Amino acid sequence: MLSNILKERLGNNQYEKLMRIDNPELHEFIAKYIEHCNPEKVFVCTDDKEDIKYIRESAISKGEEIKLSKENHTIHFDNYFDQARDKKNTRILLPEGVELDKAIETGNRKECLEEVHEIMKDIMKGKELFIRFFCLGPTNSEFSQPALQLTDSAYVAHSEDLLYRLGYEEFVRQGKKARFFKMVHSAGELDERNTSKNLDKRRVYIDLEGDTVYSANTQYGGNTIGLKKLAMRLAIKRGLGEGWLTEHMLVMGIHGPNNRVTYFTGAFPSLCGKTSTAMLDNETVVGDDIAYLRKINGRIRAVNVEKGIFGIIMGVKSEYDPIIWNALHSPAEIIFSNVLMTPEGGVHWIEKDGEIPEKGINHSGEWYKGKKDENGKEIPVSHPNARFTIDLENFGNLDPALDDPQGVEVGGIVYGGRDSDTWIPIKEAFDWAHGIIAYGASLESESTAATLGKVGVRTFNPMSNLDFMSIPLRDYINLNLDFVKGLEKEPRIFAVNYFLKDKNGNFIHAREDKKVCYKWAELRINGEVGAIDGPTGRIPKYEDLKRLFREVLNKDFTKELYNEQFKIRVKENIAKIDRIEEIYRTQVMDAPKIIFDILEEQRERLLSTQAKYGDYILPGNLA
Ligand code: SPV
Ligand code: MN
Repeated sequence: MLSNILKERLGNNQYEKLMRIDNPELHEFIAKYIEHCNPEKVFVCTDDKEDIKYIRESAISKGEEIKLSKENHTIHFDNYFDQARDKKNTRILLPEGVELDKAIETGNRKECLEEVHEIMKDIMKGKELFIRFFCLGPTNSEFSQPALQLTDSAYVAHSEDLLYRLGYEEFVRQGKKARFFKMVHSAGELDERNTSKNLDKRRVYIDLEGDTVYSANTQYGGNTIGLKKLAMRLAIKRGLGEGWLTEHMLVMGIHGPNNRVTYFTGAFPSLCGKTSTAMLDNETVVGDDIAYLRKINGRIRAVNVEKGIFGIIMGVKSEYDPIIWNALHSPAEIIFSNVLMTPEGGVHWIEKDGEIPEKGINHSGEWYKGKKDENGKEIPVSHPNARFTIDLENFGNLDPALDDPQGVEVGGIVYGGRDSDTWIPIKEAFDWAHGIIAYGASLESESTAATLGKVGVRTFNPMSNLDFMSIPLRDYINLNLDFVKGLEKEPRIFAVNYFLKDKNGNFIHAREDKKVCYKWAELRINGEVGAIDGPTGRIPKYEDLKRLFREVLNKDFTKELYNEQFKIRVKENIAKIDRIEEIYRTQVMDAPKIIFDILEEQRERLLSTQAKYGDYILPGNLA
């Protein structure tokens, strides 16, 4: 009998904790995977401080994390070949006859379930299984999604403490009613460095029908922290049925004149400045990675699904990211991953302030300056996708709305990718559909180190959400388009680009310049500045930016620089439309006609302006 299995495998203490949750479906699921994965020991983690402490201590005692010299800081390493999301082996499982777009990796549900169960048979032998309960989004809210995590990695279980709201009491409260996401993870066999060994059997399989994700033989957070990118795919599917959105978006408050706060959400592919935008100084952060959006009382409202940051550490410098820098140097609980651990128990990463240490231990093992990989390429001091994990409560700029069950009202939505030659630094869409199609659904980004594979290739990434898409793009885009129906007030949509380069390949704006773009957008939303209608959207006027550059950054913004940054690059924009149209025509199933209409209108506008002013159009020509 079920209760016998559980009693026997859990022991009294853990059994009682589990039984406080009155949900037979939950008990059955747990019993099934205890039998299947066969751990030696099981720990049921409640919201109790002592339980949570046990998780962190286990990560250290089992060697998945190493204590650093600074109080509360630890470091974790993933296998050298397990440093990013594994797109190839991450699949959405589809029953016979169901199809998704080509760009989405899928697998036959029956076959893949068999395969992953085979891989996971007895996979936890000799290990301890941690059972954890969380709530995605604020608790006690329309947004709340309860989630269950089973994992044999104390590092994963510990990371989730810093990143998610505790949910054991929420499960107790909801009892049989809970419709929860289920995540089963095993790091698999570990090598002498305590990193996953059987990477050839690395799998991340998303079973939409079962609301379950299986993740095996990997430790990298993006593949394993079930509540992050794994539950995200389940939520996208659930939201489609219920009319809400799950977005790869930051949520932040931009502070306007007279203490006004206007909230923005922003979608950026990985390694394109999402976290550093969310952490702009003098603004407030609600979230930096995943948001749920709902229509409530005629407005779009958003919550941070998480409550912590699993952020990229490369490039974090005291000068550019003072807030993150300070948090990383505080005694807050932090897990560093895949950075260099110095012999003194400190840490170093790419582009950190100060000298690169001579040696230490990093993602490649023992490391010294000049160390080369098997292809003769120099191994950097840390992996470009190395990260830090920290609770947002450690940030002075945390917005008070983080846990508001109502979320925040979205005033503006921003889309941005890594684009060296096409989009201007900021522009505003003519209307909702234009923004969704010409900006969001047309997003491309030059590829980065956040996923395995080649860096620098221009890749299509609608709403920066393609990697997590679990429904046909057609449905996702339609859901976005329809999201404004019945709204009293529509958010404005903007596109930004922080990555424009000149002929010599140098960025043509300073990192901090983005602050001005957001201040401008905030004023636009509140009707306080005008704009110039251009062929691709509304462009800031020189005088407004000049004033904002002075006010916000105390910098002189020259007309030459404005022209260089904001000139409309006609050919590049048309080439982009050609690429995007081609993708929607050939790779997306039944792409909605409105996509082609809106892109065609944009092409016409570009061509007619080109006929008047040439290939590069200065905003002054359009005013
Ligand atoms: C991203 O790559 O978008 C991240 C980190 O936020 S991961 O958890 O790998 O998805
Ligand atoms: Mn992300």
